[in-house]
Amino acid sequence: MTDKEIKLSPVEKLKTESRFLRGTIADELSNELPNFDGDSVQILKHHGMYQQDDRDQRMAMRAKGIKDKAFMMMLRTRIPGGKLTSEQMLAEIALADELGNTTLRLTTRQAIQLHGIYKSDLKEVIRRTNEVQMSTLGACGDVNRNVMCCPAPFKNKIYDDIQAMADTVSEHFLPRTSAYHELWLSNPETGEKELVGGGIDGHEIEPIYGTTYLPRKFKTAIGLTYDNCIDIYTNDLGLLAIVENDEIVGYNVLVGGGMGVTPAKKTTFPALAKKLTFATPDEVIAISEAIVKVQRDFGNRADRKHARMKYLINEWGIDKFRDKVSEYYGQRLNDSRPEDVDGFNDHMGWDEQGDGKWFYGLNVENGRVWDNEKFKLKSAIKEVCETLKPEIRLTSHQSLLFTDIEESSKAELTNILKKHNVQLSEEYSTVRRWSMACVAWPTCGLAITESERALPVMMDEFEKELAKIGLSSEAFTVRMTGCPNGCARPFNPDIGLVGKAKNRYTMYLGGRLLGNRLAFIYKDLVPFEEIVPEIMKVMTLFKANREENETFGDFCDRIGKDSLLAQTDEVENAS
Ligand code: SRM
Ligand code: SF4
Repeated sequence: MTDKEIKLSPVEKLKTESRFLRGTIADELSNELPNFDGDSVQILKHHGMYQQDDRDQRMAMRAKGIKDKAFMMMLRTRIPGGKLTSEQMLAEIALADELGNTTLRLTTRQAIQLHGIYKSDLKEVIRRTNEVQMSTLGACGDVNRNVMCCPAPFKNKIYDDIQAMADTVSEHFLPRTSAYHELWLSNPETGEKELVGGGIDGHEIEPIYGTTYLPRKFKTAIGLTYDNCIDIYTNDLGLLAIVENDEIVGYNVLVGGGMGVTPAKKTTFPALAKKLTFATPDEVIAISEAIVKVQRDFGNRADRKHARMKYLINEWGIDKFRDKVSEYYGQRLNDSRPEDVDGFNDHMGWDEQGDGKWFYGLNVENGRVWDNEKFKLKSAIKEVCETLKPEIRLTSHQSLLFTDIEESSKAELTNILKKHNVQLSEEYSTVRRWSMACVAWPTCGLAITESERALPVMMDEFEKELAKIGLSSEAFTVRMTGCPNGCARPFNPDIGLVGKAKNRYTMYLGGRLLGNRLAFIYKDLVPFEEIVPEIMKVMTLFKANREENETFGDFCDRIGKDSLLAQTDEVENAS
């Protein structure tokens, strides 16, 4: 079918007519309204921002009969591999304090979000972000998003190489349009543009993306077989480094991972990436570009719920997809190597870097950096950045690493955290440390249930129940999301909890820490209050019947849904 015969989704038209991501943003920035028009909202995503409204306030306003919304913007800074300096972290904290909602959100893809920015402050926030050599361009939208990479600061060639590869891939797939600089960074008086955060001045073509960019968001991650901390299988494109004799000999290229589901649309599904080929380091960029271009040219542009690359691969099968990529690449693709992921490290606590210095992984519960009546996490991070000036790495588990700490400064870092009542990673229970929740209420417009605010409450109860049956030190992952879009990747951990209806969650079991197996739906529409009791029934079975060294996810996968349901019913009836 030609484009004319396919009814393109409205967003396609908007992108095409946006003149490389300009649209009507400039005009709307100069009006007095607190919000952008709906069409601009789609284009703005490519500049790294979402229009939102405070849903707590929305409810309060509706109760008072006020129809308006409390509009505000969320801004996401793209941070390849999660690497940033203390100066950059301090700049983000200052922006949150002065122009945001005073908190920062570390994301599940090693980026930082500011919430609660007024439209009128956007230019200042973006200018100040770029002043510290960071950018929001391409953090969202139908382009390659923030490139993930194992953030561990081990000083050896393997880690240097993968982190350099993350930078190269990120740079290669950045949008080239100068719209970003024109809109946000130009000085209206002199017309000068500050070219800092990506994009090329005066460049009016997008050699990779073309005028319509990609059919949908595209996500890339780079990881190691022995440490899948970036959850490589959930990405559109995964580059799994294969190490021989302390050298990266190349990458298994994985394609077509993605989590989002629309339950009402039965043809949507979460998918783990499949092996496509093996690429030597020199071949990675050209093969990745061929993959992106195949998705650009053949991905579904009619239905955005079917537009991720996983659906193209599902429709074609991996062999046809491989043939097409090879055609675009211009050469036959190598067979993949047999290696797979076989380890996972969340990098929390103290570890030696290999150059005499140390790093400390600080667990940040659900990625929220804030000060409250119990602890002053934001103040602590600020003080560490001001005094010790470490480099910082964000993890894909919404946490952070302070790196390059001298042996003699270790106690000082710990003391700063303690002074501000910040819980050390070592003091977290295993279950809480291995859990994560998406943002959801009150900022996410798509949230059906609570998530970030609900998981800690659930954890309080879960910790107590696990202790009662002696499973406190059991390592397994729990991930919660406020809807089935899957932003905290809930479809491949040991336990996934997905908001489905008001206060009710779909419960998934049987995934695993390694991230290379999908979980199955165990029960649907479980009320929040019943989640822990439901999980504990299965935990009790697990404790009684597990095989040696079997993990919770492996146990659930082995026993299977029907048998688990039958056996938990028996436990319930007997009690
Ligand atoms: Fe996400 C949409 C937050 C990682 C799948 N995601 C959203 C939006 C922007 C809601 C919206 O469209 O209006 C959320 C903003 C909430 C807020 O108030 O901040 C949002 N997603 C997040 C973050 C902040 C969650 C977090 O707790 O950290 C993560 C930001 C990552 C980043 O730095 O780039 C985030 N989102 C993910 C992931 C996990 C990942 O990529 O590793 C996924 C699943 C993987 C995937 O893409 O398949 C994910 N988000 C989605 C989807 C479903 C996409 C799909 O293919 O169906 C949506 C909805 C959409 O795109 O239409 C979505
Ligand atoms: Fe929002 Fe749903 Fe993503 Fe949670 S999973 S942040 S509720 S879109």
